[in-house]
Amino acid sequence: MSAILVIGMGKSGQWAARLALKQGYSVLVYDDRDIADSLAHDLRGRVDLLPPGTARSPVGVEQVILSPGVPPEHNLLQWVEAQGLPVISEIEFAFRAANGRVFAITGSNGKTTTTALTAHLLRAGGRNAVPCGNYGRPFAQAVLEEDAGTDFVLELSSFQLERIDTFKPRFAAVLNLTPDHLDRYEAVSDYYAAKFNLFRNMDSADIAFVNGDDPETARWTGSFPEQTMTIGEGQGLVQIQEDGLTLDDERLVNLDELQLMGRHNLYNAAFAAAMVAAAGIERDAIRSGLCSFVPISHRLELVGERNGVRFFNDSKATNFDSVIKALNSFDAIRLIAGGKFKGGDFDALLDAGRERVRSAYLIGDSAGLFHDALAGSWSCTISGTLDQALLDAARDAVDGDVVLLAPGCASFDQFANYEERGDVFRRLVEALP
Ligand code: UMA
Ligand code: ADP
Repeated sequence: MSAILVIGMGKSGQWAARLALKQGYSVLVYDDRDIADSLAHDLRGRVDLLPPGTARSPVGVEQVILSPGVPPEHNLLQWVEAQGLPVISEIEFAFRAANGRVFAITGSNGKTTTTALTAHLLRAGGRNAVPCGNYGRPFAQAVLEEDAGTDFVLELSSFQLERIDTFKPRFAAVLNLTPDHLDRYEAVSDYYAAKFNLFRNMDSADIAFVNGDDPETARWTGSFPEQTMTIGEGQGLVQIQEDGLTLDDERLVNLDELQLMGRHNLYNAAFAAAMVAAAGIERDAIRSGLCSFVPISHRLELVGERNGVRFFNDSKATNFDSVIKALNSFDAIRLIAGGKFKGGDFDALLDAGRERVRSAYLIGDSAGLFHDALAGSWSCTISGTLDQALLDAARDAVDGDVVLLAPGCASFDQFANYEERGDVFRRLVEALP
């Protein structure tokens, strides 16, 4: 039987290896870390480990599966490509074995929320549907574990879309485009082009959804497939109105019936509703699913209320666009921001926060940088740590204010990840007198 080489043995690589074994391939695996002792038990003795630093793949490998976090300039990858070996993503590999409809969702912000909501709405309509992909559960795992006929709702990062070949979703959405991941891409257009790879193989039987109000998306019409629907204010199958959504010109849901906060979430809800409506889910099921959906943690999540002050955890707001969307969601804000800076336009932040941000509390490596950029317009305090920032913000907040953790930065300077940062914030709020 022919051999497959898997590069990167994180979640995606391990599940790709399991799927390849199930299909009868002989499997070689490579990781830059020494994984001899940490390899999962069920893979031991069944896969061949190439030692860290291996720069050439052994003879006999016919196909390479690449984990999304492995960058294009990786030595071993460069070598296999120079040999002309086909390199595919774990998404492509899993797709070839998937027995069910694929709903694929990408974009710069809102992917996880929209993926969870789409799966929720499909289930509300009686379908067996699972969220997977960049969402956290590899597509290969879902393909191995779920029954035939499952709807796979796939969150896709640009990294995962770089190496697709025959991948062809039945329904696909590009939610929005704002700069991100500029540590991986030379130009922002390379990042956007990777996103639009999503539509590459779609034919007239498939339906694409794009954001009709997003100026960047409008520049990519050349990549849209034949059946492309727009989602936007007053446009499309599901339309965004001032205070809710309509489906086929009839009111579907009011914003205040949703547990999701903020206007940006109306876009996420509209994309999810439009995809499942196109997939045959009835209006009543969509409506009740929209109302029963509970926001996922760390995304504008209400974590407490004290003396009329509400506390929101938006630890997943790691880029400026998501912070701006959070600022647009409230009127009187005590903002906690800062961390490991990834870039961002401070003028746009100041603009969104005008009249809304009453004071800002700055934390982490970039506290000084934020202070220099913002203190001319906003009342700013360098709090340093999240604990201190919460104490400072809670002290200053008055009835009706919102204390908002929306860092606009990665968390790695002070926390293991954004989840830990959000969990610490929630616990600190719960411990407030
Ligand atoms: N590795 C190397 N060499 C490298 C880079 C990585 O050997 O140059 C090895 C690491 O030692 C490690 C493994 O590769 O053992 C990690 O692989 P990976 O980084 O591809 O991560 P996985 O564990 O497979 O998780 C991936 C996604 N991670 C990334 O894209 C970085 C997860 O998204 C996703 O949930 C998972 O597949 C299942 O599909 C996470 C993410 O951060 C949440 N995504 C980015 C984002 O959302 O911004 C794109
Ligand atoms: P992703 O998976 O694309 O990172 P999430 O649903 O995890 O998206 O949300 C990430 C951050 O972006 C959170 O701060 C969230 O409040 C914010 N957000 C959610 N939807 C949108 C949207 N449509 N536009 C901009 N920001 C959004």
